[in-house]
Amino acid sequence: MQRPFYITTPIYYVNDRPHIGHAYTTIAADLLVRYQKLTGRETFFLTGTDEHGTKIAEAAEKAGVEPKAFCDQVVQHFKKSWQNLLVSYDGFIRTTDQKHINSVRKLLTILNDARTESGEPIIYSGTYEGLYCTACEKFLTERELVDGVCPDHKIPPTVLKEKNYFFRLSAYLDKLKKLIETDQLMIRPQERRREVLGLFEQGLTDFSASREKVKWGIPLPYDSSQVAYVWIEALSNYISGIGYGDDEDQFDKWWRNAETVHLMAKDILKFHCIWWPAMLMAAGLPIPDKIFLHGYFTVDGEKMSKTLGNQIDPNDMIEQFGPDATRYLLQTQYPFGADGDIQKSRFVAKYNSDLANDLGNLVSRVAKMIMASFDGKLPKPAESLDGGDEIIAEAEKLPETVMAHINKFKILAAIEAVLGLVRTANRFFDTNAPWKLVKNGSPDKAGGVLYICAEAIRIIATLISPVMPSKSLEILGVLGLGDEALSLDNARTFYYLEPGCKIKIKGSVFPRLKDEKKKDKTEKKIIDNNLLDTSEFARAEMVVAEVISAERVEGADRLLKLQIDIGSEKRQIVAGVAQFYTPEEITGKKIVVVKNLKPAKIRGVESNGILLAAKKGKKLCLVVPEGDLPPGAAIN
Ligand code: ME8
Repeated sequence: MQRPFYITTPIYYVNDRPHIGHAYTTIAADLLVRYQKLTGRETFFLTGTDEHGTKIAEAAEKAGVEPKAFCDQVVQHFKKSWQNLLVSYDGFIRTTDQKHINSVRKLLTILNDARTESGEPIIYSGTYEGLYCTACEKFLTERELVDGVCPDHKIPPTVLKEKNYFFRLSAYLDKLKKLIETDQLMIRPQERRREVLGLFEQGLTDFSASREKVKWGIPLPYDSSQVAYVWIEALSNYISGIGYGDDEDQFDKWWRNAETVHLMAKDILKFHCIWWPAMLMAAGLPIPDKIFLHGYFTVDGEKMSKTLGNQIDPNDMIEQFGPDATRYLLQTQYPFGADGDIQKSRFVAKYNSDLANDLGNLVSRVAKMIMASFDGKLPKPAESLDGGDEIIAEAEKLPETVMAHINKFKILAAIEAVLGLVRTANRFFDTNAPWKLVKNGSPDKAGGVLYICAEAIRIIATLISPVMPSKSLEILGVLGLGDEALSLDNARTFYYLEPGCKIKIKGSVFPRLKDEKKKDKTEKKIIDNNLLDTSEFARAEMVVAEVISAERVEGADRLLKLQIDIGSEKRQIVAGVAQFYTPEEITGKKIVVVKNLKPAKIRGVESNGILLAAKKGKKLCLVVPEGDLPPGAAIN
């Protein structure tokens, strides 16, 4: 009998609406839990919102509303977005819920009464004198600052001096380190585990567990002039959301007896991997089994931030791609666990190649042919088909392969394994060409090909259903099946479909999308499109050029107009480098340009060629020839 499975996401701050960063973790948790459900396991999925603390109080004040009323509004955006994304949680905890407040007060009382093994109180009173970043809700040391500002939020921290209650972390460090080293607290990926172990080497100090000058929070049961530090109560959500101090049976089931997994990005590693288990140990409660910290992604090379205005609302993606494909696209950008970059320009191409061309087309061609040539009834299996044994073997192995990846949090690898079967099935269809077999008088053989493809489609739909729950049901519907068919056991069974069952399809499951990128003529897109693809690259004539003069293009922040010498002639080009080079800086530089391009007009200014530059995040550097080559020197 498998233990029940309990998974959590972080509880998100409600100072702003959700963006795709929040969606990314929430979708991942949702699909991980759905995979466990496929195996027949009992599961509980908790998410929620972090609503106390200075950051939220300030956001509410800015909006001119009382904090609670403000939270009540913003939380709706989270709930609505999760609903729109087909996220199916079992519990949604808000830190302003009375049951959370009661749980936290109980935990705080227990911690205040508790003593370490050597009899010292775990909570003691002292004075905190130091720095605090409200945007992180985090105490900072001088060493953590970069150029005097918080490295994450680029704002100077507040200087604090106040009476606080401290948590005696030092009493738990040795024991905790051993638990992590022996994987009794399993931290993954390994890189993050090493990072946590590194923190022990750098030295960890007792931390403030309360705040004196903050009003919007939970007052300490033992000193109402202070509120619980927002992280202390936020971490407690993982137990307050499953009955701690309220419903002991529920708490025993999901905390003491289940496999417990916390999911988040690496930004909140220290709180979860050090503070939280230490708090639990101090309160005499079991620690979690696994903490998985996925990577932190940028969007088009930049950190997502409100100030940069580049946050993507998951609802905008849903509008363009639908909820299933949005889930798919977000999870297939880069491997789960690694850092990555989400490039909006890749979404349409990925949708068209994987979903419209591969999966959607497989479903359409198989269903349409059964409708056209077999009266809409699934034909019987047949013997000795080209590649038949191989595709069956791949399909039969797939459930185990997918679950092995999922149990190691390798979401992308699991999805790619399923897409592998899609591609095998398309190849199998093409190689056997059932339409030719029908024409050449071998309808039984054609029917056998279609039967195998229909079975592959059923298994694919089942194994991709955690990622794309509603589209999978739509695909199963084509085969006349409903959600009762969704189980790992069924996916393990080949020859599940009854020959003769009705097959019906209307329209495409994933209609092809137009690539808007090609039509978009905004300045930013023009700059992005300066990138060449491989076939064009071979034709590009690149030469060394010298910048004779440069000036800004009126009304365009990013553009410079350059007069250049390319040896054989003088030319004008427009380049999107104005945010990185002033006209004075670039004048006189030797650069590399592609000269055989059609002249283009950018913001009404003629441009005869493009320059080469390297860009990462906010950095851009011109590609320059090393050594002293004259203008016109060819680059091969
Ligand atoms: O930290 N890439 O809340 P938060 C990947 N309230 N994941 C991202 C991301 C990105 N660019 N941006 C956000 C808090 N996330 C606390 C948590 S838990 C006891 C308290 C996701 O609203 C990721 O899961 O800042 C990250 O850990 C979380 O949002 C931070 O959410």
